[in-house]
Amino acid sequence: SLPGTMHLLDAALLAGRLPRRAPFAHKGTYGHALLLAGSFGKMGAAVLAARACLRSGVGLLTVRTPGAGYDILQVSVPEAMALPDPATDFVTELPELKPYSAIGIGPGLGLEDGPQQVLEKLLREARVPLVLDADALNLLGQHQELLALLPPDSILTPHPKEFERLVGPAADDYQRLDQLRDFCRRHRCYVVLKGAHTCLGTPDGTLYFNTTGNPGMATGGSGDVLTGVLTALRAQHLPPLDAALLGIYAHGRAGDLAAQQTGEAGLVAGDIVQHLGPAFQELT
Ligand code: NPW
Ligand code: AMP
Ligand code: MG
Repeated sequence: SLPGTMHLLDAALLAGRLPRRAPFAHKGTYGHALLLAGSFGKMGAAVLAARACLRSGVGLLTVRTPGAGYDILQVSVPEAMALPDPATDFVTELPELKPYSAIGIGPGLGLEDGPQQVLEKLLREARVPLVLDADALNLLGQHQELLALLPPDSILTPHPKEFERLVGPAADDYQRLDQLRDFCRRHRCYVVLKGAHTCLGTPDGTLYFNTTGNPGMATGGSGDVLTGVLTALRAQHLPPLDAALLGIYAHGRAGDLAAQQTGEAGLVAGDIVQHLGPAFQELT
């Protein structure tokens, strides 16, 4: 692969990137996010992404849930609006997309035909920024022809296994970074390769290595929180590079603030959500 620039993603790199809240702002100022997430038994992923989205400054949030997830979502996240799908266990129909300024898809979604059709329709019809995670990425891995439909400037957030499902195995970490650069260039997208040293790849081949986060975040739902954060930042009209850099850093920083209170072993994903506010505050 062609060589590319590398940067450390630290607080200095983020100076001035997070806009201040305008004094005369109203909820319409900060966008309306749509999350397509959850399935029977995995509504926690949708709840965590939704709570994280709301803690990352979005004006309005709607969540498309499977029918069985409607009560769960409404009770767990009263600040979010819920749009229940006609199907009970999975999301099977894409709602009208007009109201939304960014869309996140994947946490807990499942790999059945319903979610697959929703993903394909979304890729064809969306005219706003997309964030793809978890089962949305696993579906792209299973149906590689869908990769051609990825809108430019989409943000993808695979962990190493999800990335492998997308691009195949790597001999070592260096080859994986080459795969990351190549994938981002080919698909004109931003890929957050998650892990202990999360690395962001961008369409011009630049790589950014994150400096926040801790092993306490190796716990179910941590990634679902990041999806909510990134969807919120894109819904607020931040450019994809700023949204990705701010979101990755703040998510890790929130995990670090949480671990100061809970310790690493005691940390759960909801603790990351609880500390997003202070993490963003540090960046203003
Ligand atoms: P191994 O074998 O353990 O070493 P999957 P998932 C590997 C939802 N969730 N470095 C790991 O490796 C998600 O949103 C719902 C290296 C294993 O093989 C998805 O929709 C929750 N390897 C769905 O569940 C909370 C790594 O990846 C494989 C790695 C499935 O998502 C949990 C596991 O990945 C969850 O978020 C790393 N850093 N990280 C809920 N409460 O509703 C992972 N691996 O098979 O894609 O399963 O990530 O759990
Ligand atoms: P997921 O596997 O989708 O739940 O995503 C896990 C999230 O937790 C990603 O944002 C990772 O960067 C983060 N994470 C997991 N393990 C570690 C670790 N050892 N150090 C720092 N961050 C981690
Ligand atoms: Mg995940």
